[in-house]
Amino acid sequence: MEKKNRLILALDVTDRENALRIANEVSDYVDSIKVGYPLVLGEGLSIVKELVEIAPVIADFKVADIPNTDRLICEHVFNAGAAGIITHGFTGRDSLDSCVKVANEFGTDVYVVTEMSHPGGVEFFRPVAEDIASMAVEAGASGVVAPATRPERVKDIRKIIGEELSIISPGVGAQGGSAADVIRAGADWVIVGRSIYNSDSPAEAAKKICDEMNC
Ligand code: FNU
Repeated sequence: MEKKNRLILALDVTDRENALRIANEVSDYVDSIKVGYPLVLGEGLSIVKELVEIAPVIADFKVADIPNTDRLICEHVFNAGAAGIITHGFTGRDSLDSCVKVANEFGTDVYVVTEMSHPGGVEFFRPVAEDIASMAVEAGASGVVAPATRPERVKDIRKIIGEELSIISPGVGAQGGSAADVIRAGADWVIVGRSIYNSDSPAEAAKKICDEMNC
């Protein structure tokens, strides 16, 4: 992903019209658009084909299955035009290898969740986040997902993954995290949803976050 604005839009609206309107409004300020279950279950995977005309798409399906099923999911997502996919890591190395293999065939990116950003994200992830980050490096993933709500954890994870892998970081705004703080802690991109798509002016909200990150 080309690093220009350091901002990824989390497009969790559930209908096509709003999705395309908001994506067009903020396209100057985002490097990528992240879609997940809310929008794809609402509108089908074909929405990805439309959004890639506006910006590169990352599919946040938190893939977490056996290697064969993971492969099938990744193939669908990349055939639809997504430039990247978010996977879980707790399913183990063979499952992650399967996603990375498909991504390498398509020339796309795999981002592995380390520790989630919500309060419950520490309950089970905390003890394994570092191990998952190490596995992401060994498996040849493009990057990891780490919490903007806990910049100190982003720092910890950056130490483990080094400079080659990217950190994409959700939890800014609605979940309480600060874009400037998490970029300073070592994140490459912030992922922002509600603070942008629920705003009266999504473009202004996105611009404000970009301005904050000129730190
Ligand atoms: P917003 N997301 C997250 N935390 O929030 N993929 C994680 O640890 C993670 C994610 C996603 O709060 C979440 O599903 F791994 O409205 C949502 O799409 O700004 C987005 O990041 C955050 O949305």
